[in-house]
Amino acid sequence: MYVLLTNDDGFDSEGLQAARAALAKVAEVAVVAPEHNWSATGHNRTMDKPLRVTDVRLPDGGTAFVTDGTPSDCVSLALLGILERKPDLVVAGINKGPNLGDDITYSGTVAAAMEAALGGVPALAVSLADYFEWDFTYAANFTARLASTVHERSLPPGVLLNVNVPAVPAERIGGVEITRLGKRIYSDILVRREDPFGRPYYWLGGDAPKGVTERGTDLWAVAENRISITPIHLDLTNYRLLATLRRWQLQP
Ligand SMILES: [Mn+2]
Repeated sequence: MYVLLTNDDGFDSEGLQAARAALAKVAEVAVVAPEHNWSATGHNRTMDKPLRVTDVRLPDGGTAFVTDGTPSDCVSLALLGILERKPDLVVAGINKGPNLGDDITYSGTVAAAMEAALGGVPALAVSLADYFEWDFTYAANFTARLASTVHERSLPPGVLLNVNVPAVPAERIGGVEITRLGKRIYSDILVRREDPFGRPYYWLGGDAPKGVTERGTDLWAVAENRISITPIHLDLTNYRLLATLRRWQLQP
């Protein structure tokens, strides 16, 4: 198995190092990762500047291609020719922080996996579901196991798996749940301040998001200390509304 590993926290993140070490036991791993943190930048593509790719030695002695592009740029670069052959699987992560429910629309981690799905390569977006606790050991080992299973069983085209691992010791993990996306509750606030020249500036701030922990959702699974795996496709069509909209008298 040949795995492309990327992330949105930057090439030097502990989450990427942990994933690389665990994946290296089951696969050949190539790293193409951004040079700085792109968390919450969504799915985007650099179109207004050239991209640089540098060969970098990682803290653990491995090597990585580091780019000034976005997480999804990293995947595009890899699939379009930076790697000498097409990977069997793309793994994005392990992200420092959860990507649950509506988070996936902001997530650079999930965006990288989306880019892989668009490029016809199965992908995992993996996140450690905590804002303070950063022991990636269990999540990394699980990622390697899941990568092997996905490689063995394969995913339908255009699908990625969004994986959130609770940040608790192994003995407190209550198993795996296959889930649907839940509903995030954001507590966003607009903070208005003034710069030294009296001009206003704004921060989009607020506390960490909460969520509706409805049974069967990713938010529920993680709240129960279970690993959440949500199959994601990129078709955002609301099928239930198609018939209704067709009944609107919109014809000119
Ligand atoms: Mn991140």
